[in-house]
Parts: sequence; C-alpha cells; structure tokens
Amino acid sequence: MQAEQTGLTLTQHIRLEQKAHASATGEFSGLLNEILVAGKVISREVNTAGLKAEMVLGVTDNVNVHGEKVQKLDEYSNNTIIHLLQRCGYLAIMGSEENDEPITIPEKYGKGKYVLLLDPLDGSSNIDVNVSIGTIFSIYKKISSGESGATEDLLQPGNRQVAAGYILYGSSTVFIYTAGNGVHGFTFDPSVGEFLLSHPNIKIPQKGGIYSVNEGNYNLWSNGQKKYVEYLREIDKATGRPYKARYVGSMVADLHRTLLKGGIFMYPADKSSPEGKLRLGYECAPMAFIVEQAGGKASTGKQRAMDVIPAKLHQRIPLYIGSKEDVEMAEKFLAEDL
Ligand code: P6P
Repeated sequence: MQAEQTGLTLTQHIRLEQKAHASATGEFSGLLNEILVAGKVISREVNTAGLKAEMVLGVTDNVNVHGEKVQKLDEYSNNTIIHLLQRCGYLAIMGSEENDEPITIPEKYGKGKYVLLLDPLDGSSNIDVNVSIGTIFSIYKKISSGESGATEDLLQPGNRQVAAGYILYGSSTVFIYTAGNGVHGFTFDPSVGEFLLSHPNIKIPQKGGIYSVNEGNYNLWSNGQKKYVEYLREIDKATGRPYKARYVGSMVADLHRTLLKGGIFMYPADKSSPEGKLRLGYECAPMAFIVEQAGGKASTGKQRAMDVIPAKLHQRIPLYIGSKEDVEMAEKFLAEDL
C-alpha cells in the first residue's frame, strides 16, 4: 500500500510501507527511524555551524582513508550515526566513508539482521561555504553466517539493497528514501520536530535538459566523454540542446536536483582517476537504487551500476546517473572508448 497523503510523518509512512512487506517484523521501521533521529541531530548541528564556527567548521588533524582532511562536522556526523546505530539492535555490521575498516557492533548492544553503509556528510568541501551537503545511507540484509556481521556483508552488489536514501541539509532539510516501493520525500518542519511527506512517489523525467559534471577535468577525459559533453552544448532546439550546466560539487545536492528536474549527473573515469572518484558502496549504489526506483538509470558507462560487485569497501566506480534517455545517450558516446 502506498501512503500518498502529504503531511504524513516519516514514521507513519515507514509503518505503512512496512505493511507492504508481509514479512516485516518492525525491525526495518525501527532501523529507518534511528537514521531519521541521526538526521535530525546532524541537521541541527549543520544549521547552527555558522554560530559555532570555531567548534564545528574547519578541519581536524585527521585524514580519512581517501587522503581527505576530515572536517569537524564530518567527524561529528560520523560519530553521531555510529553512536545511535550501534545501539539500535537492528544491525550486524556497518561501513562508513570515514572509517578505513568495517564498524562492528559491540556484544552488549545486541545484533540484528541488517547491514548499513553510509557517507555521513557528503560534500564536506562545501561545509565552510554554506553550500548544501548531505548524508547518504544504504541498507542490506546480512548474508554471512553467525550472529556477527562480516566484511562480505558490506561487499554486496547494489541490486541486493533493501533500502537507500539521503538527507539533504540545504535551505530546508529533506529526507528522501526508497524501500523498493517507489521514492518518497519528506521535509523537516522544525516547529513540530518531524519530517513531513512533501514529495510522494517521485518520478524522474525520462529526458532532461541539465548536465552536471566537473568540466575542470575536461582535458583528463576520454574522447567519448568529451564528445558527449560537446554534443550537449550544441544548438539544436528539436532535442532541447544546448543543455544547461549545473554543478555544485556536492553529490547529494546535484543528485537531488537531477532527481526532481531530470538530466544527467556524471563523475567519469579520467586519466587521474581511472576508476572515477565516487565510492560504490555508500554513494553510487544507494543513489542508483533511488534513481532507478524513480524511473531513471544509473550506469558506470559500461554496465548497470547496481550490478557491480564490490571488491573492497571503499571501491570507486565511474557514474552516469539520471534520466533514462540521457544516460543511454551518454553510454552511446562512451561506446567509442571501448
Ligand atoms: P570534485 C564531495 O567531496 C564528493 O565526494 C561528491 O559529493 C561530489 O559530487 C564530488 O566529490 C565532487 O568532486 O572533484 O568535482 O570536486
């Protein structure tokens, strides 16, 4: 059953969606609600960061597994989610962009049958300049034997996800998720402290008019990639070209615009990043699940992004994601590179 009424709280919507899954035991709803609480806590901190600049903005002395300086809000977000979700009793194991190794669940908290992958605060380079940033999450069922999770649980292909979503901390805080039954969006109302249904059953346009890519990397691109972007810049009214160029440099913000307005977001492989930059487990796979559930497409340029089997926790893949016709056009140009 699909909850269509706008204004419904996220908690109510999850419960209604849960009923659609006959085998639901309430654990899934409980897990999503814990993520919701973490989103509220992070939203509060992100939205008051400017008032406590010396405390939460700027960078720490730490560097994460990708060699990126860890911003204080990154660390705060990561610690908040780990603190809440380790204790919820629904998880067997976690993986985070900010942690080199898998995050185990201490015996004293009890373990569950779900697995969580997350990017606690994506777009961190934008934190200090007040540009939208976001939390991305991906949920799987545990497949390893025994009660404790194992690394294999974190290396499942995206087509085995049971749910995925993101929280966008922008002009308003928005929670978007799918549990395999469409994509639904909720906007946080601070006056009641609840996320209220604002975008029921989101569908992405089959073809858009916006492309989103870091053109500073143009000279590092393949010939097929260059020719595709040049194609989008040509003047041809019949095919709605030239497309508009929009690039925030914060994946959640760029993907949210693409989901609602259509078009294509790309992070190609290039000479300096032969596997691309974005991480499969907690950036590409969850966003691919959401966009496919909204009627769009997500590809590495060569194959469906959700079919890639991760070889390691922080694996990167090239990503072409958005309106179905736009992604298919990109794949046609990239075929030249094969
Ligand atoms: P570039 C942010 O660091 C991020 O991981 C994504 O949110 C964003 O889409 C991408 O990197 C931006 O990368 O190389 O264009 O700055």
